[in-house]
Amino acid sequence: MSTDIFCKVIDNYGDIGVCWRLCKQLAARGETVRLIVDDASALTWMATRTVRAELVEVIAWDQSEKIERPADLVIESFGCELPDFYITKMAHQATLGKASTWVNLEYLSAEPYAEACHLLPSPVMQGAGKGLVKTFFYPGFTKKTGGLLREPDLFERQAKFDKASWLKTQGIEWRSEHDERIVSLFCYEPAALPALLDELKNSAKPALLLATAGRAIQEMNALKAISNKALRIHYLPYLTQDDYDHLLWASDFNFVRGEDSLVRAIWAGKPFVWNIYPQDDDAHHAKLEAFLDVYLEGVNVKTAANIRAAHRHWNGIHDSNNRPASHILYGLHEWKMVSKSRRDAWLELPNLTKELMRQI
Ligand code: TRH
Repeated sequence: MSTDIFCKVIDNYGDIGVCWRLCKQLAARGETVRLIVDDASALTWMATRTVRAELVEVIAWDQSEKIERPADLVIESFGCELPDFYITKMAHQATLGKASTWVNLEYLSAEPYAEACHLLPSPVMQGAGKGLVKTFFYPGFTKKTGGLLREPDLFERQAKFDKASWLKTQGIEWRSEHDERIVSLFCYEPAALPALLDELKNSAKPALLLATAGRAIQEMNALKAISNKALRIHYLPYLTQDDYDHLLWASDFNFVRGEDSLVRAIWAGKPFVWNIYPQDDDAHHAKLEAFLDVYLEGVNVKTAANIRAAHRHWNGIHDSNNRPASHILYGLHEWKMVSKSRRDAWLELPNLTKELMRQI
């Protein structure tokens, strides 16, 4: 089977991050994969070189007219709109009885619309693709959605992961003898970052904060963040996606952002706080609450309130809960249990790559 994945990078790394992960997983299952992308620059650090060169053909969007035959499975990611010439070719193939399966891959959400709209067909009524049908595909957190992206060998790799030696190969000094806890920071510009820095600096337990490249480091610099006795700060370079996973596994607590790192934090099975991608009309508030509702289902009231309050605080959402807002790393013992049990429970969710392949 062949797959073409179309991707337009709007901003940040989520669109290409998800598409690249999907490319790797399809290729690992023996599929022929082409990624057609308007800006492949993030792949220079995100992609492991061998995979990029050997398994996936990356084609610049403006060079895509060289594609002779549309693939069996065509994935239009996040409403990026396929080029007309490609749709024309799909329509031609369809007249020969070799129609491609055309899927519109949507953003991950726990809101009810994901389940309601998953696999809804959308017939094309006009233009080059008239008569073709595209299908909406919604990732999600229930069995009636497309599920989550997860590699089949993820947990084997996790079980073999050696934290101390990975940190060493990255040139990160970890004071394990002081029982130093590790916190990773991948975020936009959370209003509560100064409060987190204060919390860590005033904590009785030493912490090593690993700030990721890009906006997290820029924000740390803007705040002129400095280390003290309780808090050491280490600035990271851009990591490959594999090493970003390793960072999440090596940390005791993860701050993540966007949808892809959220899923990786879930699989890491460590406590995390999600900095949701902000939208102008505050639509992200409902999206965050919907996620917390499913994440915290069945969790005892006190722990659930604590985790919810930390998320609202980090995302600058007013919280009527009376817990002191400046404490994020709080109630960690219970929080750890929640993250582990949620990860295990969500292993039962559909595997997104497999679900996509089933659409053929
Ligand atoms: O970069 P993001 O904020 O992406 C966002 C969201 O997806 C948002 O919904 C979307 O609308 C917007 O982009 C356009 O966060 P996300 O989704 O977690 O993607 C980050 C990717 O970058 C993920 O695949 C992990 C990867 N990454 C690395 O590979 N190395 C790194 O060092 C870091 C920090 C991230």
